Amino acid sequence: MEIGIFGLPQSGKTTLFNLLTSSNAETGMGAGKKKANIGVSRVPDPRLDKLVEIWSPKKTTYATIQYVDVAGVEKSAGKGLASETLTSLKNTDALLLVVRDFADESIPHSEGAVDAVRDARMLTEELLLSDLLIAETRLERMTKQMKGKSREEIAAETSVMEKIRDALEGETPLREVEFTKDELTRIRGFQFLTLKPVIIAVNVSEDELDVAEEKCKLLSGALGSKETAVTYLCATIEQEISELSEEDAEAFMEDLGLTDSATDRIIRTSYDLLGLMSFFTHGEDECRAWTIRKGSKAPRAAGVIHSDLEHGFIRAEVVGYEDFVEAGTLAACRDKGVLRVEGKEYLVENGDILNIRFNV
Ligand SMILES: Nc1nc2c(ncn2[C@@H]2O[C@H](COP(=O)(O)OP(=O)(O)OP(=O)(O)O)[C@@H](O)[C@H]2O)c(=O)[nH]1
Ligand SMILES: [Mg+2]
Repeated sequence: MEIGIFGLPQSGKTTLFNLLTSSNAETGMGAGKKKANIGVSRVPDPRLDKLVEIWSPKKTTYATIQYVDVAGVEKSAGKGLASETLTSLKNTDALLLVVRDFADESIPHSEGAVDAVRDARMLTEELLLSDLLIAETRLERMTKQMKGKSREEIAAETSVMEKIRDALEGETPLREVEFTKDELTRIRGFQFLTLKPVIIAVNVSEDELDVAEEKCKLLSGALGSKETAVTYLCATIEQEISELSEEDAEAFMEDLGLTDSATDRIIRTSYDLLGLMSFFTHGEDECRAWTIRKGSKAPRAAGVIHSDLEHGFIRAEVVGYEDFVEAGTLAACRDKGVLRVEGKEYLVENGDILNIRFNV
């Protein structure tokens, strides 16, 4: 899973990237103009911690999310996003929009002054425009680029591209448009950005943390878009917290009235928004969390571990996380009848512990 970090210059993108991925990329003026930063964050999961406590395995592997942090986006005056930005964001599953809401005179704002709603709208417009340019170019060159394709093929693609163009001209992001399965297959290769779910992270001032939730609600109301989650952080405070010992961090957070870490919250929000969940594999060798989409069947989960396990899937031995922790051992699970054998149609549940039986 990959998430692209997107926002105006000097909004705190790289600061947040560093926090999410425990990296040390350069921040401040001009730093973002260099290469995009790529890093991986561990998805914190107390359930996996508990399994590790039970098994003391040789290896522990958390689920991960990859983040790519691109250069700040400036108003393009209708020209669209820079091609490096487009390339970096192409393979992402979601976008994390960082919107600056901290006042700091020493850090210039590309639009002159702080206004989170205006910035969020502007970023959204740049995304809409970027997609519109792609659709228009495709429509213009349709006949040339589709050489050798049947007339029906060309007609079908023209129709979906026109549908896309009309939606975007009406400022509707593509994630809010209903597409048929066939249409979705046709447009997959274009990597339209407004098809991706969006998380907005409002980067608030240190002295406004107490009103941050209200600010989020305001912004959410002003934008009112499906598949958009709004959350907040104060990047400088989070950075300070990350440099403290666990004990000091807890005390500091309590002082500030913070109940959870912003990076954990952003990771959790991404997970929920993308409709993802975790299942586990466990044992003395390794305890591991894996990521799948909600509503996946057992063979799909097996395929996340290895494609051989999906192709050769026979059955899965399943125990729910709570049941396992309560019973304490697999033998006890068997005795209590909570270790089940499930087949190909089984819908994996969040927190299931799986053992896949397969043959190659
Ligand atoms: N006061 C304050 N300063 C912040 C906050 N977040 C980031 N900054 C500062 O803002 C400056 C820019 O932060 P970056 O993380 O480099 O911003 P960016 O969005 O990556 O910038 P570009 O890559 O140039 O687009 C740095 O000096 C940060 O220390 C915040 O919450 N409060
Ligand atoms: Mg940066």
